[in-house]
Amino acid sequence: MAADQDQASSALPHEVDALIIGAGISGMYMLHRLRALGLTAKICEAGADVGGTWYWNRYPGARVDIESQEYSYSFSEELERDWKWSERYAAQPEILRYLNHVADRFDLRRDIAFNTRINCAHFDEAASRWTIATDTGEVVSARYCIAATGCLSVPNEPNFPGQARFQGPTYHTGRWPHEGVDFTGKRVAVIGTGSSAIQSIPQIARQASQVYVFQRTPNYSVPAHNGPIDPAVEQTWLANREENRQLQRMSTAGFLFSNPRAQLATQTGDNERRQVFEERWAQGGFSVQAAFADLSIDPAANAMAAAFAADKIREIVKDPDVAEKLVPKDYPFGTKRLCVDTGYYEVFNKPHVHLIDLRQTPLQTITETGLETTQGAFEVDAIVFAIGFDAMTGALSKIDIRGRAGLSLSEAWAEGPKSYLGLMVSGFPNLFTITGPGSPSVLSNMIVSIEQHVDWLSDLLTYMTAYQLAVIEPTAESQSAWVDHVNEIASQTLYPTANSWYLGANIPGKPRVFMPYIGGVGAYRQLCTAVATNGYMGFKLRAA
Ligand code: NA7
Repeated sequence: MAADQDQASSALPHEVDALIIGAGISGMYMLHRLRALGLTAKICEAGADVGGTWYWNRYPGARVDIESQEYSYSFSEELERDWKWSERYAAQPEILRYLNHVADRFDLRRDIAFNTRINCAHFDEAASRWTIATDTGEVVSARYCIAATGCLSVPNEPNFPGQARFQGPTYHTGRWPHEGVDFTGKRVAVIGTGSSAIQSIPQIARQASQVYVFQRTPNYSVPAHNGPIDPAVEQTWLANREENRQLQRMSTAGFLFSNPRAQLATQTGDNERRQVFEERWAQGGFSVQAAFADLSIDPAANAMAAAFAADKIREIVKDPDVAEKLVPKDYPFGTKRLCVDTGYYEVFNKPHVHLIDLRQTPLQTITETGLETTQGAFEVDAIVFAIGFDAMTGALSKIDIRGRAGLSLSEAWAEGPKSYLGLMVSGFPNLFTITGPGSPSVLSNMIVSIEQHVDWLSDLLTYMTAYQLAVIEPTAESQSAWVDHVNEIASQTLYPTANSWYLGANIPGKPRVFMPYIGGVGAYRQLCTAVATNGYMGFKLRAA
């Protein structure tokens, strides 16, 4: 009996070299690399399968807004040549199929414990190891603890007055039911107008009899111009694969069109500037943000992009009052994450789609049958909360992580996250944060940044093995200098002026700190490489 019970819980050994938290894109690749180094590694994953963000975010219309071939692993040429994307911007089910294919192809599942959440991770100074406990009652000792927990993995929990009274079903876009939801003939409220709402509202409107969109802050969105992937584009990509991958790695945001053109909007004539914006708008996706070099730093240049986008909204949306409500007014273009849509503004031309501006008519309460604002009552059958995530620090703050002398990560980050390179935190030896705060992460093509971190970390662990080192930790000085650098670069841009989730502004009480590194993916990579080639400058390394 006892033996059977042991077997039932034998997914996790008592000791591993590395324990990885999360089986999303980063955890999966990390496991693959660690195995190649000959290290023992296990992943603990709270979900029932691989995929991370793409496992949880199944709301209608969910899709990537980087072109599919650019949003894929680059580490295996065979993988890249074998996998065929069907659309320019792959939808969530296709991305999840791809990640399942990767898991099978590289035989990853045998080292993943699913339905297993990490509750706490404590550093044992005497042993120089992490003691990590799961919600399944298992305890693992690991030399390295690698948080591959994702930047947008903890939903912002709805906390609206009266919400418990509502009699119908409610859904959060970040935790969509796996079996899908049929809204046919239903009256649906959507709260929020971020990327998830902007992607899902046109899809929900195809089924629902009435859609009520409750908007607190309008967002800028550019058209995706999605469609079947052009075989010529795919062939050209593959023919220049190595060069393209290198360009991505050294680019501003990890995709080819992310490098801003050298030209300044403020020094370009009206006609030419309009033409450049039109070309980028026609191209679709984020490329409009890189139309000119000064858009994210000069308020005058930014106002030109904002005016162009506002004109587009007014052109598309027929009711001038609705159009005006959809035009952002109080933050610079692109400083809240730009959205990429398929038919978002157009959907407001449909008679059954209604926009409610919560700034003009605030939400008072949710009732048994709907929502009440100062404008009146809206009777609905279902409510969709598209209210986002506790971004970048949410997943780590949910785990009881304690470093040297029992220092808790939540305490260490009480005034906002502090790290060296977004990879490690002073006082927390051998704890690594893949795409952690202080790294380009959410300001980049996540896969490019994930691969860079995993590759860098793999090189580090190879170095540590070669020199028989067992413990690494950033110095307090290097961390403090990095935090200053991250803040200084951010302050040279317009980004910190917006109330965005980049700053934690969407979560009440969260310290207002610009969390991602805005210096660019290529520049950041060079910095990380220089740190490594200079003997891991800024880190303390020692034997066990
Ligand atoms: P976002 O971008 O954080 O959007 C959440 C939306 O929900 C946004 O419009 C918020 O308005 C709104 N919101 C949040 N809380 C409330 C309350 N209490 N009342 C009314 N409205 C609220 O999350 P998404 O899931 O759309 O996108 C996250 C990222 O996922 C996206 O950027 C991509 O990277 C993929 P606010 O702007 O805060 O006024």
